[in-house]
Amino acid sequence: NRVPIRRALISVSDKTNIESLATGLSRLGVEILSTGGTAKMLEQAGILVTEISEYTEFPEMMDGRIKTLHPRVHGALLGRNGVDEEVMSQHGIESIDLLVVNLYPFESTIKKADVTLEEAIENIDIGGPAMIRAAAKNHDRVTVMVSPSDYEEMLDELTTYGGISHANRHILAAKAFAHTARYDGLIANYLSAINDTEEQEDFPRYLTQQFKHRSELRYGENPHQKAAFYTEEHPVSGTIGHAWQIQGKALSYNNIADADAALSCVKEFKNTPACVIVKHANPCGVATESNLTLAYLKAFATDPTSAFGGVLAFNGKLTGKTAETILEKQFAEVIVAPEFDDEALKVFATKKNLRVICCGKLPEETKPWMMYKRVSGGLLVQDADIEMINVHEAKVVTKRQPTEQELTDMSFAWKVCKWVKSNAIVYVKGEQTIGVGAGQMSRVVSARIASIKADDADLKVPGSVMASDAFFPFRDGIDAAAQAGITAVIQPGGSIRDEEVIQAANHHDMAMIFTGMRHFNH
Ligand code: 93A
Repeated sequence: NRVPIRRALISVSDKTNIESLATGLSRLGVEILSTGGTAKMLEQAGILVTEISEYTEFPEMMDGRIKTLHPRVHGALLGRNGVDEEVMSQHGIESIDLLVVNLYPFESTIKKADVTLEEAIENIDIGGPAMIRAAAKNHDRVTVMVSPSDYEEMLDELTTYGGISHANRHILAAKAFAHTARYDGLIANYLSAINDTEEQEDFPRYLTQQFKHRSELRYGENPHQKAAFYTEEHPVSGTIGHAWQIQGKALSYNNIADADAALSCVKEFKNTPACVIVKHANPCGVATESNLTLAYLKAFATDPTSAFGGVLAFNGKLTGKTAETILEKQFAEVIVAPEFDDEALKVFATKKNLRVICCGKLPEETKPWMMYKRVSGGLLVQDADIEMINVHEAKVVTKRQPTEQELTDMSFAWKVCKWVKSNAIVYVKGEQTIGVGAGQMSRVVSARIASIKADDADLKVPGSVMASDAFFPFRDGIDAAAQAGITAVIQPGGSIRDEEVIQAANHHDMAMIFTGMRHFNH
């Protein structure tokens, strides 16, 4: 089953050993067809070749994009033995028995430091792979070589036996398909990597079905970052997506993020007037009271320094009285509430820059929704943390039961804690944050910061309760809290040292509740 070789097509970018192969073939009487550059080189070496354009009677064109893409070439490679002879002779197609091709150097081109997309694209070989695949498909008759390392063995076989065995044609065909597959893989990888960076300039297409463009933002978290705001098609009342701006400078990216944090936290308080002041995504003061003005004053008192330039959220209709009180006390960036009375709007109107946003009636309960966070090379998806346990039903793990006031404060502290970046420690007394420790790498340091905050604001920690967003790994956190004067603790529990931690609480005559639910927030 050895097939003799009468005609070969040689078209190579990598010209290694091509001269000796062609010389060998010529000596064996093989007629050689060749493309422009290869033909020129072989002719210079004194080898007789026929230019492919002469055979196809069709010129090479488009800077070489079209050289071998012609039925006379592909017919010569694909024509079957004993089947297609007639149609071939009708159309002047002379069968090619050996194909020697290697492709435009795409891989080495894209490895160059200063490669342009245009240059990479010009180095995508089309005609080469088409011929390789045609010849490999028809390896029943055709021999195909894509690598100079195969030339010598093939030439030896041809010289010795006057033809190439079926087994070797088969092996070479498999090699050929592996070669074009890898080549296309390189191209696909290269282009998709480029696409990624280009797509980032637009909004990712996969999300546009769910969110629609609301506004361009001046910039993102920092001035060198481009940004925009997208909202759901029908955002529910009481969300930032639903909110509309009544007055003030345009909302910034950070304004929206902080207003969302403040609103999320204030929504935890349902039946009592509440105020949350947020700075850099963390509550720096939270309080509930009999009315919003008092709630605001208590929230402000937690950390007046941080409240400067803060984002304020309320869970009820804001009146002129509250508005006046805010403006007397501080400079605020954003005020968000479900409703404003006319007096309040009149008061705010005196501060042209102040951003006042109305979010509409707060929902009774939050519907489940998804959170997305881009990571390099990927996307994290999770359910939003909309759970909140009822503290009155949670487990008291200490000998001492909490007092009613402690229980109320623990419930309050737990709601705030959920919206403080981890590790979160929140001290509360009389439904007012006394100290907030946020975003620390160690829980003990968060607790220390909460104490420092209390000190700075002249608020006294003794008699406060403490909430911790995750369990205490050691008793030291409880010991330190007791020393600061904390009387009760609310935390998820679940540490392997829970027993030790409970013992510490008992030792200090503290009351402690395990919620069984953690609220990490990053
Ligand atoms: O631009 S192409 O995709 N169009 C073609 O029709 C074609 N035919 C062969 N590139 C084509 N080739 C490639 O040209 C071969 O795969 C080989 O890498 C190269 C050899 O060109 P030359 O002989 O002119 O140096």
